[in-house]
Amino acid sequence: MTGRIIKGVGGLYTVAVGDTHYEARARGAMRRGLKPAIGDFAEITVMPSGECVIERILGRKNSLLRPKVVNIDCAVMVFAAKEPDVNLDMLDRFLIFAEKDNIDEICIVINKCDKEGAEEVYNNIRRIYGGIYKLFPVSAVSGMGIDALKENLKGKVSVMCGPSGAGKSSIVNLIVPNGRMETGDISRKIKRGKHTTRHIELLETDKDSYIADSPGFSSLDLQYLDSESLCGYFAEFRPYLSLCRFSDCRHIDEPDCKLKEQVGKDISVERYERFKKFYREIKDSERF
Ligand SMILES: Nc1nc2c(ncn2[C@@H]2O[C@H](COP(=O)(O)OP(=O)(O)OP(=O)(O)O)[C@@H](O)[C@H]2O)c(=O)[nH]1
Ligand SMILES: [Mg+2]
Ligand SMILES: [Zn+2]
Repeated sequence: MTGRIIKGVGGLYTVAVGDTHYEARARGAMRRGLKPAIGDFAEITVMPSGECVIERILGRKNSLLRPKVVNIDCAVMVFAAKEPDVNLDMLDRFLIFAEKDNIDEICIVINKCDKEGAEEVYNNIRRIYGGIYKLFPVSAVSGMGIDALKENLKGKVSVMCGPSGAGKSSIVNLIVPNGRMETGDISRKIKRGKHTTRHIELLETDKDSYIADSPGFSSLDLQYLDSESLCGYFAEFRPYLSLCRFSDCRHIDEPDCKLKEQVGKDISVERYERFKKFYREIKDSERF
C-alpha cells in the first residue's frame, strides 16, 4: 500500500491510506537511507504479526527545511497586520526560502485585520505584493476572510509559515474541524521562553487537503544561499533576468541592466532594495 506520512513521533509514523491511518516504523535496512519526513509518500506492508513497516519512501517533488515538511503544494505566509507589526524584511526572507525550495504556490495571509489601522497596513502590502502573490486579508477573531483562504487550500498540502504571534495556530484551528492547536500571546510566551507550537503534523482539513502548523521563527539566516542565485528567488525579477547586456549581470551596478530599469515600474523599490541588502549579506558571509 502507498500512503502519506502525516505525523512522526519518536520513529513511529502515522501513514494515511485513504481514510485509514496506520502506525508504522521504518524497516531496519531503510534507516540508513532517506529518513521519512512529514508529507512523504511511503510504501507500507502489514506483517503477519499485525505490525506495520515502511518499506520505501517515494521521490519528493520538494522539501521545505523550516519547518521540515515535503511534497508541499502551498506555503502560506502568515503575518499580523498589527501586534506584532508586519516585518517586510522577514516576509521577504520567508518568501526566498519557499521560492528556493520550489513550492508550487505561495500565498500571503495578513491576519488580525480586525485591529485598528490594519487596513492601511494591508493596502501597503497589496501595493508591493499584490501583483506577485495571492493575498488574503483575514481575522481569526472575526472570521473575516477565512472561508476564502480555506477554499484556496482545498485539495492541497499547505504549510503555515511566519513569525511567532502572527496567529498561525489560531487560523489552523478555524480551518481544521475540531482544531486544537495551542495558541498564546507573545508576552506569555516570552516569559516561558519557548514556542507554543512544537512538533509538526499534517492535519486533515477536507478530502485530500492537509495543513501543517509550525512554530514561529524569529530570524531566517540567508548565509547558506548562493549570492548569484538570489535574484531568481524574487518571482517578479524572473522575466528580466536574461535580458541584461551581460549574461552574468548581478543586477546591482552594471550598465544596461534591464532588471534595474524596471525598479519603480514592474519591480517595487522596496523589493529591489531588500534584494541588494540580502545580496550584500550573503556576499559578506561567503567571504569567510
Ligand atoms: N485581534 C486578533 N488577535 C488574534 C488574531 N489571531 C490571533 N490572535 C491572537 O494573537 C496571539 C497569537 O496567536 P497564535 O495563533 O498563538 O500565533 P502563532 O502564529 O501560532 O504563534 P507561534 O505558535 O508562537 O508561532 C493569540 O493571543 C491570539 O489570540 C486576530 O485575527 N485578531
Ligand atoms: Mg502557534
Ligand atoms: Zn541586470
